[in-house]
Amino acid sequence: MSASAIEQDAMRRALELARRGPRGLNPQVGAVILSPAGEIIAEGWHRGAGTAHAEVDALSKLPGDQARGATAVVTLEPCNHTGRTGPCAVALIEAGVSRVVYGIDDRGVRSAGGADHLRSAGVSVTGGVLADRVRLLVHDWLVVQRLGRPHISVKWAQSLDGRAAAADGTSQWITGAVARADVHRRRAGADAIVAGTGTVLADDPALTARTADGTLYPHQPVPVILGVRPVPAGAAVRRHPHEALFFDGRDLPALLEDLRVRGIQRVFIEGGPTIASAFIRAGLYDQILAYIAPVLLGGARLALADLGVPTIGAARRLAVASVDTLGDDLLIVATPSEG
Ligand code: AOF
Ligand code: ZN
Repeated sequence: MSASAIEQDAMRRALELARRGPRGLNPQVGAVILSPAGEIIAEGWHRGAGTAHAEVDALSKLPGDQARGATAVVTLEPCNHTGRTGPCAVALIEAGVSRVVYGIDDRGVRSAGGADHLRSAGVSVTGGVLADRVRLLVHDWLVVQRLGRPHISVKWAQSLDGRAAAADGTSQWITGAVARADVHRRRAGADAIVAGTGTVLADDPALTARTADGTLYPHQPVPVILGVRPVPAGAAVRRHPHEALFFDGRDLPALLEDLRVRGIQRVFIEGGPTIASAFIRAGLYDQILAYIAPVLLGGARLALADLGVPTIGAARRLAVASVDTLGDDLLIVATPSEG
């Protein structure tokens, strides 16, 4: 059975409701309950990990047997697990809902299987409704589900000859204003920005995302500082709108798991050659952003440290996703190539 026009409208409404919830560890999910006559009798949405799921939030507005024979329209397949809350499939069955329409499958190891559970209880189920729109809404959550860790972009700025600083360590600025504005726009799209204590001590970066006139973007990435050297109380990063997180940076998978559990979905590594190389060596990157300026610096301050490539056959090959001109500079976006 496919979804009716009324059910599709309800899904559009459920998408609106889903957007009220926060991005984070859990997906944004919205739910609408339709009476047998097709009228909206309850709405709900998920407010983040540890709170009621969207279906349960909507059902809570229909005590007794008010949901009997109703249709639940949910952006995500109702879950089948007892996590921080009980399984939504069971809540829907117990409320007497006779039909469930949902957007995308929940492929979570523990939570999957809700649709089958509902069908085996005699509930009519239709999935895949407005799936593209739902997927777009929870795109980053789906990426984290697939990777099992946040998405990682590694960024650096370099001279044409691959250097990240002059002989005395100065590096401001290698690239021009247009390229730097692009970096800030991308920082604003990330949930965390990672830098090493070496970079923090040498450059004293604010690690905020700012427009050209210095205004902060509404969404600021959390600064994550790696390394063992102490960061002074007067450092610019101490005035960041988010309190910085500090890690010794030795165990990158543990670091990423900690960030994932905090609901961080996109990590922007802007940490200098040592940090960038550590992530690349460990294969922990999904995207490289190399900003290349038409300047020559010579000397030894390379944009990347040792990657453990002993011979050309062991080179890390990348696929170029895009090449753009930003003012006088180039931006090459590359991804690890398969195989
Ligand atoms: C639903 N409805 O509104 C949401 C679902 O342990 P919990 O309770 O935080 O469950 C989190 C998982 O449940 C999450 O990873 C995802 O698979 C699913 N989210 N499911 O039926 C909802 N937010
Ligand atoms: Zn649920």
